[in-house]
Amino acid sequence: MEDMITDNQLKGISEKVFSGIRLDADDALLLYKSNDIIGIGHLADFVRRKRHGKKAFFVYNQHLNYTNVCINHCRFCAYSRSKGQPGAFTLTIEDVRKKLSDRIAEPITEIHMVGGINPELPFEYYLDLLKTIKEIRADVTIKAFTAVEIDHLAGISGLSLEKTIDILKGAGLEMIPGGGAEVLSARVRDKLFPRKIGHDRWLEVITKIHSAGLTSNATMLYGHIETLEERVKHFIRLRSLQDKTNGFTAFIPLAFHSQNTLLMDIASTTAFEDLKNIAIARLMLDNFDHIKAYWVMIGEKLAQTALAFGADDLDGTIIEEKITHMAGATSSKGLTRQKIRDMIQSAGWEAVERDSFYNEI
Ligand code: V47
Ligand code: SF4
Repeated sequence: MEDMITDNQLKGISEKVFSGIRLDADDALLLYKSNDIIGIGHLADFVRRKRHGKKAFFVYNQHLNYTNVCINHCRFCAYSRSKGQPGAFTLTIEDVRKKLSDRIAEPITEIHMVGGINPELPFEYYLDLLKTIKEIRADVTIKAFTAVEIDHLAGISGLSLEKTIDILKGAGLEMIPGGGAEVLSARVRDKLFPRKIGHDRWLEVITKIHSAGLTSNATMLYGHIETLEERVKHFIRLRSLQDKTNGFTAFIPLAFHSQNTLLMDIASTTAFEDLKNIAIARLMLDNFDHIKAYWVMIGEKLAQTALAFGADDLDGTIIEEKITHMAGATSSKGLTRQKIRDMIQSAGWEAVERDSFYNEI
């Protein structure tokens, strides 16, 4: 099997991978600096098959963005607007009710709901969002509010972080998405998202989420100004937290899209870089069960290919994706269940529809 690896520098790493020994930061850098994409993919595929065999997962989900009004002004964001600016929106509870009711006939099992940091919305609004979803679709799992929103909610509830999470949980929150991590680095934060919580607070919020018995995902926004060392540090920080809590379900690399952002001059990531990044995530995050190839970001064709480079999940049907499409994504806005199944099966994998907790449906 080791014949697949042509870069001699990777021999030590491949021995570690085949014997189940954890890779360190230097290994990750060597992988990033290597152009042996087939070799790296082969190692990631070995780990992926050990965990999941031929299964490739997807979920029937609906995205809901409740507001794009945001005071954080992250430089990489094309989605947010200032209050009153053309294109700014905030959904009323009635709007949310309608968006859910319009699709009530579909077998949706997960609602993915995130929004900007809009200081005009009171804490009760967020509780109403959760309660409305549960009222209309009692059986759905609500995966909502990134660590950034949870931090803001603790600020406006006037309660501790623990108590705020408890109340959200009581209103129906079961899991939180992986966003807001960006790159867990003080340098990148200073340059790109200085108003948003930093890595210490992101990790603290996630720790509290996990200790409250909720699960979360983790993301990494890559392909802008971050260095390879910063990507590696990001992995190490996530892996260390996962060692402590075991509360992360999936890791989702997010390829930066620069259109309509303040970083318009940054070129898109290449397929080569996207695949390598997914494979290295699989190899470094040895305590994460699932690595998602998020088709919205990297396109349907590459997401399908990524299943052979360490990814085991394509996320879901989605419908109405806004955040990446406002930044120039050319992927579809949503996919049918049949289309996702075909993508998986035609690449030789077994398509498994799952719920948010990876129970098979
Ligand atoms: O945190 C913002 C990213 C994230 C851009 O947990 C951008 O299952 C690319 O968290 N180009 C939100 N990315 C999305 C997110 C997510 C998505 C899918 C699944 C899950 C999950 C979570 O979107 C933000 C930010 O990192 N983002 N702007 C952009 N221009
Ligand atoms: Fe606001 Fe999120 Fe956009 Fe940053 S990425 S400006 S926090 S909506």
